[in-house]
Amino acid sequence: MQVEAHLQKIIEKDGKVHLTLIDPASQAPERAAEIALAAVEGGTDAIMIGGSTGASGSILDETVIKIKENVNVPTILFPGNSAGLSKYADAVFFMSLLNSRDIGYIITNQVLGAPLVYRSQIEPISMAYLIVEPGGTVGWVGDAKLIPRKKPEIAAGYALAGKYLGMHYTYLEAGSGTDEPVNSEMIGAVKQVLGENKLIVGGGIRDAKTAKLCVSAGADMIVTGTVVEEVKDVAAKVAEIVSAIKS
Ligand code: 1GP
Repeated sequence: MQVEAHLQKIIEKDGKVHLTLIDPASQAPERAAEIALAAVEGGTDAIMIGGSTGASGSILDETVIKIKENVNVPTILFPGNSAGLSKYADAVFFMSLLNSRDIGYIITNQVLGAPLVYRSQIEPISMAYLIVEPGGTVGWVGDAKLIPRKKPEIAAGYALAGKYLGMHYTYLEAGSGTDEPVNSEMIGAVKQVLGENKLIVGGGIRDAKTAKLCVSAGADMIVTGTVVEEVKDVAAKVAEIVSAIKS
Protein backbone atom coordinates (compact mmCIF):
# COMPACT_ATOMS: atom_id res chain seq x y z
CA MET A 1 0.00 0.00 0.00
CA GLN A 2 1.37 3.42 -0.93
CA VAL A 3 0.23 5.30 2.15
CA GLU A 4 1.30 8.86 1.30
CA ALA A 5 -0.37 8.61 -2.11
CA HIS A 6 -3.45 7.11 -0.45
CA LEU A 7 -3.71 10.02 2.02
CA GLN A 8 -3.23 12.48 -0.86
CA LYS A 9 -6.19 10.90 -2.68
CA ILE A 10 -8.36 11.29 0.43
CA ILE A 11 -7.42 14.97 0.62
CA GLU A 12 -8.34 15.42 -3.03
CA LYS A 13 -11.67 13.65 -2.47
CA ASP A 14 -12.73 14.73 1.04
CA GLY A 15 -10.56 17.81 1.64
CA LYS A 16 -9.29 16.61 5.03
CA VAL A 17 -7.91 13.50 6.73
CA HIS A 18 -8.62 12.11 10.19
CA LEU A 19 -5.97 10.04 11.95
CA THR A 20 -6.53 8.01 15.12
CA LEU A 21 -3.51 7.64 17.40
CA ILE A 22 -3.20 4.51 19.49
CA ASP A 23 -0.46 4.24 22.12
CA PRO A 24 0.55 0.56 22.49
CA ALA A 25 1.54 1.27 26.11
CA SER A 26 -2.02 2.28 27.06
CA GLN A 27 -3.90 -0.99 26.58
CA ALA A 28 -3.58 -4.64 25.57
CA PRO A 29 -3.21 -5.35 21.83
CA GLU A 30 -6.73 -6.84 21.67
CA ARG A 31 -8.25 -3.64 23.10
CA ALA A 32 -6.13 -1.53 20.74
CA ALA A 33 -7.60 -3.51 17.84
CA GLU A 34 -11.15 -2.95 19.14
CA ILE A 35 -10.50 0.80 19.37
CA ALA A 36 -9.04 0.84 15.86
CA LEU A 37 -12.04 -1.02 14.45
CA ALA A 38 -14.48 1.36 16.14
CA ALA A 39 -12.50 4.36 14.86
CA VAL A 40 -12.68 2.99 11.32
CA GLU A 41 -16.45 2.52 11.76
CA GLY A 42 -16.53 6.18 12.77
CA GLY A 43 -14.73 7.14 9.55
CA THR A 44 -11.08 7.54 10.50
CA ASP A 45 -8.70 7.31 7.53
CA ALA A 46 -5.64 5.68 9.11
CA ILE A 47 -4.32 4.42 12.44
CA MET A 48 -1.18 5.95 13.90
CA ILE A 49 0.63 3.71 16.39
CA GLY A 50 3.17 5.05 18.86
CA GLY A 51 3.92 6.94 22.03
CA SER A 52 6.64 8.68 23.99
CA THR A 53 7.20 5.99 26.62
CA GLY A 54 7.01 2.21 26.46
CA ALA A 55 5.72 1.89 22.87
CA SER A 56 8.32 -0.61 21.66
CA GLY A 57 9.27 -4.28 21.47
CA SER A 58 6.74 -7.10 21.58
CA ILE A 59 3.84 -4.90 22.82
CA LEU A 60 4.34 -2.67 19.77
CA ASP A 61 4.61 -5.58 17.31
CA GLU A 62 1.58 -7.35 18.77
CA THR A 63 -0.46 -4.15 18.73
CA VAL A 64 0.36 -3.50 15.06
CA ILE A 65 -0.41 -7.12 14.12
CA LYS A 66 -3.76 -7.15 15.95
CA ILE A 67 -4.80 -3.82 14.46
CA LYS A 68 -3.89 -4.99 10.96
CA GLU A 69 -5.96 -8.15 11.47
CA ASN A 70 -8.98 -6.01 12.31
CA VAL A 71 -8.93 -3.01 9.96
CA ASN A 72 -8.13 -2.32 6.32
CA VAL A 73 -6.99 1.31 6.64
CA PRO A 74 -3.22 2.07 6.69
CA THR A 75 -1.19 1.66 9.88
CA ILE A 76 1.41 4.40 10.34
CA LEU A 77 4.09 4.26 13.03
CA PHE A 78 4.53 7.39 15.13
CA PRO A 79 7.78 6.49 16.89
CA GLY A 80 9.07 8.16 20.03
CA ASN A 81 12.59 6.96 19.13
CA SER A 82 14.30 4.27 17.03
CA ALA A 83 12.72 1.56 19.20
CA GLY A 84 9.28 2.64 18.01
CA LEU A 85 9.66 0.81 14.70
CA SER A 86 7.80 -2.37 13.78
CA LYS A 87 8.25 -4.20 10.48
CA TYR A 88 4.54 -5.11 10.54
CA ALA A 89 3.28 -1.55 9.92
CA ASP A 90 2.52 -0.09 6.49
CA ALA A 91 4.34 3.23 6.96
CA VAL A 92 6.25 5.37 9.41
CA PHE A 93 6.20 9.08 9.99
CA PHE A 94 9.95 9.44 9.51
CA MET A 95 10.27 12.59 11.52
CA SER A 96 12.78 14.94 13.02
CA LEU A 97 11.89 16.91 16.14
CA LEU A 98 13.28 20.12 14.72
CA ASN A 99 12.88 22.14 17.92
CA SER A 100 14.60 19.64 20.19
CA ARG A 101 17.75 20.60 22.07
CA ASP A 102 18.81 16.96 21.94
CA ILE A 103 20.55 15.87 18.75
CA GLY A 104 19.21 12.38 19.44
CA TYR A 105 15.68 13.47 18.52
CA ILE A 106 16.84 15.57 15.56
CA ILE A 107 18.94 12.94 13.74
CA THR A 108 20.58 10.18 15.84
CA ASN A 109 17.43 8.07 16.40
CA GLN A 110 16.71 8.45 12.68
CA VAL A 111 20.20 7.12 11.83
CA LEU A 112 19.63 4.15 14.14
CA GLY A 113 16.16 3.44 12.74
CA ALA A 114 16.80 4.02 9.03
CA PRO A 115 18.42 0.60 8.34
CA LEU A 116 15.33 -1.20 9.65
CA VAL A 117 13.09 0.93 7.44
CA TYR A 118 15.42 0.17 4.51
CA ARG A 119 15.30 -3.60 5.11
CA SER A 120 11.56 -3.72 5.68
CA GLN A 121 8.60 -2.80 3.53
CA ILE A 122 7.64 0.15 5.78
CA GLU A 123 7.06 3.30 3.74
CA PRO A 124 8.84 6.35 5.20
CA ILE A 125 6.84 9.59 5.09
CA SER A 126 9.16 12.51 5.83
CA MET A 127 7.91 14.90 8.47
CA ALA A 128 9.02 17.98 10.40
CA TYR A 129 7.77 17.49 13.97
CA LEU A 130 7.30 20.70 15.97
CA ILE A 131 6.26 20.86 19.61
CA VAL A 132 4.30 23.88 20.76
CA GLU A 133 3.54 24.96 24.34
CA PRO A 134 2.48 23.33 26.62
CA GLY A 135 4.07 20.27 24.98
CA GLY A 136 3.12 17.61 27.55
CA THR A 137 5.08 14.40 27.96
CA VAL A 138 6.56 14.47 24.48
CA GLY A 139 7.87 17.97 25.06
CA TRP A 140 9.70 16.79 28.17
CA VAL A 141 10.94 13.51 26.69
CA GLY A 142 12.03 15.21 23.48
CA ASP A 143 13.77 18.07 25.33
CA ALA A 144 11.91 20.53 23.11
CA LYS A 145 12.53 24.25 23.09
CA LEU A 146 8.76 24.71 23.10
CA ILE A 147 7.38 27.14 20.53
CA PRO A 148 5.44 29.85 22.43
CA ARG A 149 1.71 29.75 21.72
CA LYS A 150 1.72 33.45 20.88
CA LYS A 151 4.61 33.26 18.40
CA PRO A 152 3.18 31.84 15.17
CA GLU A 153 6.08 33.33 13.21
CA ILE A 154 8.51 31.02 15.02
CA ALA A 155 6.40 27.99 14.07
CA ALA A 156 6.25 29.26 10.48
CA GLY A 157 10.04 29.60 10.41
CA TYR A 158 10.50 26.00 11.57
CA ALA A 159 7.90 24.78 9.07
CA LEU A 160 9.63 26.57 6.21
CA ALA A 161 12.98 25.15 7.27
CA GLY A 162 11.47 21.66 7.25
CA LYS A 163 9.93 22.26 3.83
CA TYR A 164 13.22 23.55 2.39
CA LEU A 165 14.97 20.48 3.84
CA GLY A 166 12.58 18.34 1.77
CA MET A 167 10.09 17.18 4.40
CA HIS A 168 6.64 16.53 2.94
CA TYR A 169 4.61 16.83 6.12
CA THR A 170 4.71 19.21 9.08
CA TYR A 171 3.17 18.20 12.41
CA LEU A 172 2.19 20.88 14.95
CA GLU A 173 2.00 19.08 18.29
CA ALA A 174 0.66 20.64 21.49
CA GLY A 175 1.19 17.46 23.54
CA SER A 176 -1.07 14.49 24.06
CA GLY A 177 -3.96 15.16 26.42
CA THR A 178 -3.32 18.89 26.73
CA ASP A 179 -6.09 21.38 27.48
CA GLU A 180 -4.55 23.86 25.06
CA PRO A 181 -4.58 22.67 21.43
CA VAL A 182 -2.55 24.60 18.86
CA ASN A 183 -4.39 27.85 18.11
CA SER A 184 -5.83 29.02 14.79
CA GLU A 185 -3.33 31.86 14.35
CA MET A 186 -0.38 29.49 14.45
CA ILE A 187 -2.06 26.90 12.21
CA GLY A 188 -2.90 29.61 9.66
CA ALA A 189 0.60 31.09 9.69
CA VAL A 190 2.20 27.68 9.17
CA LYS A 191 -0.18 26.57 6.42
CA GLN A 192 0.37 29.83 4.57
CA VAL A 193 4.09 29.17 4.18
CA LEU A 194 3.66 25.44 3.56
CA GLY A 195 1.44 25.87 0.52
CA GLU A 196 0.74 22.40 -0.91
CA ASN A 197 2.84 20.63 1.75
CA LYS A 198 0.66 18.87 4.26
CA LEU A 199 -0.03 20.11 7.79
CA ILE A 200 -1.00 17.75 10.61
CA VAL A 201 -2.31 19.16 13.90
CA GLY A 202 -2.71 17.21 17.13
CA GLY A 203 -2.74 17.39 20.89
CA GLY A 204 -5.84 18.09 22.95
CA ILE A 205 -8.44 17.80 20.18
CA ARG A 206 -11.43 16.17 21.83
CA ASP A 207 -14.52 17.48 20.03
CA ALA A 208 -15.96 18.46 16.67
CA LYS A 209 -15.78 22.19 17.37
CA THR A 210 -12.04 22.20 18.08
CA ALA A 211 -11.32 19.91 15.13
CA LYS A 212 -13.34 22.17 12.84
CA LEU A 213 -11.44 25.24 14.07
CA CYS A 214 -8.13 23.53 13.25
CA VAL A 215 -9.12 22.55 9.70
CA SER A 216 -10.74 25.93 9.04
CA ALA A 217 -7.43 27.55 10.01
CA GLY A 218 -5.52 25.37 7.52
CA ALA A 219 -4.82 21.91 8.98
CA ASP A 220 -4.96 19.15 6.35
CA MET A 221 -5.04 16.32 8.89
CA ILE A 222 -6.28 16.07 12.46
CA VAL A 223 -5.00 13.57 15.01
CA THR A 224 -7.02 12.40 17.98
CA GLY A 225 -5.61 9.98 20.53
CA THR A 226 -6.55 10.60 24.15
CA VAL A 227 -10.25 11.04 23.44
CA VAL A 228 -10.59 7.59 21.87
CA GLU A 229 -9.04 6.09 25.00
CA GLU A 230 -11.47 8.01 27.23
CA VAL A 231 -14.89 7.62 25.60
CA LYS A 232 -17.12 4.55 25.73
CA ASP A 233 -18.49 4.95 22.21
CA VAL A 234 -15.36 5.39 20.09
CA ALA A 235 -17.20 5.08 16.76
CA ALA A 236 -19.67 7.84 17.67
CA LYS A 237 -16.94 10.20 18.91
CA VAL A 238 -14.79 9.67 15.81
CA ALA A 239 -17.85 10.07 13.56
CA GLU A 240 -18.63 13.41 15.25
CA ILE A 241 -15.10 14.69 14.58
CA VAL A 242 -14.84 13.24 11.07
CA SER A 243 -18.14 14.73 9.95
CA ALA A 244 -17.05 18.14 11.30
CA ILE A 245 -13.73 18.17 9.42
CA LYS A 246 -15.00 16.70 6.16
CA SER A 247 -18.15 18.82 5.88
C1 1GP B 1 -0.28 13.27 20.47
O1 1GP B 1 -1.07 14.86 18.92
C2 1GP B 1 -1.28 13.58 19.41
O2 1GP B 1 0.95 13.06 19.91
C3 1GP B 1 -2.67 13.34 19.88
O3 1GP B 1 -2.98 14.10 21.02
O4 1GP B 1 -3.81 12.42 22.65
O5 1GP B 1 -4.43 14.81 22.90
O6 1GP B 1 -5.39 13.48 21.06
P1 1GP B 1 -4.22 13.67 21.96
